[in-house]
Amino acid sequence: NKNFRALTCSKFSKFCISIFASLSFYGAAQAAEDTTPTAQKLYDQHCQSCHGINRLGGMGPALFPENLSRLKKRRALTVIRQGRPATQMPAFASTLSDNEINTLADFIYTPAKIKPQWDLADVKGSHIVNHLPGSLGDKPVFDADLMNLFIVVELADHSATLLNGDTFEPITRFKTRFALHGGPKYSPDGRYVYFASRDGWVTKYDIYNLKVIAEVRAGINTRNLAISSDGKYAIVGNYLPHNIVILDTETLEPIKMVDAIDKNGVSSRVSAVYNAPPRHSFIVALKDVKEVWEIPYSDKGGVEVLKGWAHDHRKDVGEGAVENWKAADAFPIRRITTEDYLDDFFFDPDYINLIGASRDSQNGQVINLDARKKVATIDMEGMPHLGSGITWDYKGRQVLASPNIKDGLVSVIDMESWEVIKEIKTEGPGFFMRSHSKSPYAWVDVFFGPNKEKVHIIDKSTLEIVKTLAPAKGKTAAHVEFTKDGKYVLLSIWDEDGAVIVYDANTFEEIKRLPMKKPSGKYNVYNKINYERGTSH
Ligand code: DHE
Repeated sequence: NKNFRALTCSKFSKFCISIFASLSFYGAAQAAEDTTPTAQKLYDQHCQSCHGINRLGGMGPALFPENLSRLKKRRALTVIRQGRPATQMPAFASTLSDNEINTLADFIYTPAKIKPQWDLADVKGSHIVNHLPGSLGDKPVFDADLMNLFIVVELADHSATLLNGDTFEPITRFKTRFALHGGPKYSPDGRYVYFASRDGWVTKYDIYNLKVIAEVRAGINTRNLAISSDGKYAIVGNYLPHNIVILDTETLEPIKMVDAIDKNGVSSRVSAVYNAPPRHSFIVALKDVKEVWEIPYSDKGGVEVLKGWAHDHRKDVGEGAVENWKAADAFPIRRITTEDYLDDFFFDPDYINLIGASRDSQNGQVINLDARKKVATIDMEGMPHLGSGITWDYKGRQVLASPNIKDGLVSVIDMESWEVIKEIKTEGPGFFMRSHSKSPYAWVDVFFGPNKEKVHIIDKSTLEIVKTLAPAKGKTAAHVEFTKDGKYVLLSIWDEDGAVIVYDANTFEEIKRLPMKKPSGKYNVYNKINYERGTSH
């Protein structure tokens, strides 16, 4: 009984809250199963370690018919047989018989007897506050340039390292929740960092005091989170349930849960959420419907946002717009209909245009967020990873460069004509790309295939590869980040017995190698909070 759980827990400790939340969740998960023993056994043996107990999601997504609406069963069979590019999904053709693969496909398209649920009361019930606002000191307990710190996420043992970006010495290493995914996000002043795990936990960590402040489980299978530019709100996007959750950043208390349902009533997974600083709004990418949402979180939202909102709600525009907004429900949704599904996103630096691509299309769509319509199509080869795109100025114009997760190329796109001006050939498909406004170079990894140990360095003024590094034989080298001043680059050796390697960003000379356990992303405070053009936002 949820009420009982919430009441009881509020009388006991935060430990109790956490245990009760997990128990009730586990109970729901158990009840959710409904299958033949063979299918269950096959699932437990081959799928559970990634897709979670009872199909609820883990490193891999949750597997219920409601979450597979865009995947035809025939295609699912191929994915099980051959794996899925740009994900951790391996091929099972040599391990499982056709019969077993068919059984598994039937299994994931079988609805759960009891729908897995995680409603606002569950979110509230999971809420843990370790330190109340104002109870910890306002000065850092260590000595370092606070703007040049890095958080490095280490996937192998679910930890993170706080790294001094001047000395390249770790300040502390702490346990995170299981399987973080996506970039952690900083508060606007860089003091707090917020993490999201694939199984729904959001954690607020105080960098000054090196302590976890609060945690909450915002979903069952979560995508990522974003923080508003005023630092007041966090938004979390979920695959399961199909919703977004808005949190008060002070204690991570949930404020609002919104079901992801399009204007025709069709429910969708949320593929990602973003902050659009100049617009004072969140952008919500929906996976299974052809819609994108904009949610203004402040009455300072751009005039066009307010006009759009006012139009949707048939209110007066003009003078009354701000008042209308204030009078409305907080976090109103402004819907933008798209021509195609959008799986991968990029925004121009002014956050006027959204550049999106569907996984199955050859084309990118440029959607003007003010006009709320498509303004251009980009003809792109392969499967560009727009989410890792970066921009810089090239011969007097702004270009967007994106790695490609299917082909060995980097697409360079003119952001005025939206034409691909160059395809730079690489030694295999890449995942992450980075630069810095003070660096003449952009770095891109070769994440997939036999050359996964390689990283290319591209001269931004000639669009040519000037150097290729292979720092650890046979081990994936991936994801770089620059220091605040753009003088050094940190690269991950993506391996259990891995490392973060520090390079001089101009001579490409190795400066230091720090042993780490499968370090994935690393995030510089200054670059992130200033929305550096060469970094992820
Ligand atoms: Fe990611 C960021 C989606 C697989 C590591 N990844 C993101 C973001 C999205 C996304 C939407 C931006 C969110 C943000 O930072 O707030 N990723 C997807 C997928 O759809 C995909 C292909 C399939 C899936 O499993 O969800 C996928 N991603 C992976 C991986 O397999 C990676 C390599 C290992 C892992 O951790 O699961 C991976 N993704 C990352 C990292 C970032 C990321 C390290 C942050 C990059 C950054 O520099 O900000």
